Amino acid sequence: MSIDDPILIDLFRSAARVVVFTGAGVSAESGVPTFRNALTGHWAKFDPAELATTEAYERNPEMVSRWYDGRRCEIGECRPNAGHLALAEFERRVVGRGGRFMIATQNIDRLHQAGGSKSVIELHGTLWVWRCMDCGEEGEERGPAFVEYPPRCACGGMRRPGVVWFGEALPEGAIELAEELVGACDLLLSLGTSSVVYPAAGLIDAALQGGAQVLEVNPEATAYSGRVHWSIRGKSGEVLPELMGAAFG
Ligand code: BJW
Ligand code: ZN
Repeated sequence: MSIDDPILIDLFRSAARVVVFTGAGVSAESGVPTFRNALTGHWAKFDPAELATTEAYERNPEMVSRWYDGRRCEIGECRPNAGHLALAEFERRVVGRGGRFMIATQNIDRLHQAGGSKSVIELHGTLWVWRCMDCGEEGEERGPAFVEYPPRCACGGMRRPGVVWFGEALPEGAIELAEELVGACDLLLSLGTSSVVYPAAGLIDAALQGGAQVLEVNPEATAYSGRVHWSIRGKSGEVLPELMGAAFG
């Protein structure tokens, strides 16, 4: 699929309502491991059921909190890549011409915001906020590694990462807002996601049903590759700057 398809480039220049749906692949070039890569992904080394559920945390809070704290420290060193920066520039262009732009991300790293994106829905929460499982108090947790595992709240309760585990509801209103925007958008970009986790992946179905043009960027094929309007096999940190260059010079 050609990056310089004039219809696609024209959409970049003219679409009034744009939604961008992102997954771990968008942060891969920043050094954040994806989940499902057979060699380097998290799930190549760990069983999701042992880490990414409330039951796993209750069963083994020390191991699970150490794993999340390790990722917190690792991701704290990562910086936005050229793909994140291209999306922030795209937002400025769309908003500047009076349009509406939203990123609905499954990523918990906040690299979109660090790259300058303003409108971001965090479908799977964030690793930077930890919440008490007893009293519900939340705190921003940047900085050095924790001193105790699991970390504890002043009330004595265990703190947990503010991410969404399997079987848990997404943050209140997040998927509803994303579905509403996707259903009314002209252009959906689906970037760096294996598109297997729901309800998030259902956003691509909603866009297709709503009549949006859909572009997927991924080095690998996904279950949606044959259904979208453009499926570009490549890295988001390379393809997005190229598309932006073709559209805006
Ligand atoms: C590049 C690249 C480069 C590489 N450039 N690309 C059967 C059917 C439907 C649903 C279910 C079902 N059975 C169970 C469910 C529900 C379940 C689910 O979807 N399971 C499926 C796996 C089957 N969903 C849930 O449980 C959700 N909640 C829910 O349904 O609640 C119901 C409810 C309602 C009301 C009350 C109570 C409950 C919650 C899902 C939470 C997902 N959480 C995780 C972990 C977060 C915490 C953590 O970080 O540890 O979120 S799982 C993990 O997967 C993470 C991700 O956000 C998510 C998506 O993964 P993503 O981003 O797509 O990454 P990868 O690794 O899969 O793909 C990376 C892609 O990038 C690849 O394609 C590469 O090729 C590509 N790539 N380099 C561009 N440079
Ligand atoms: Zn507490």
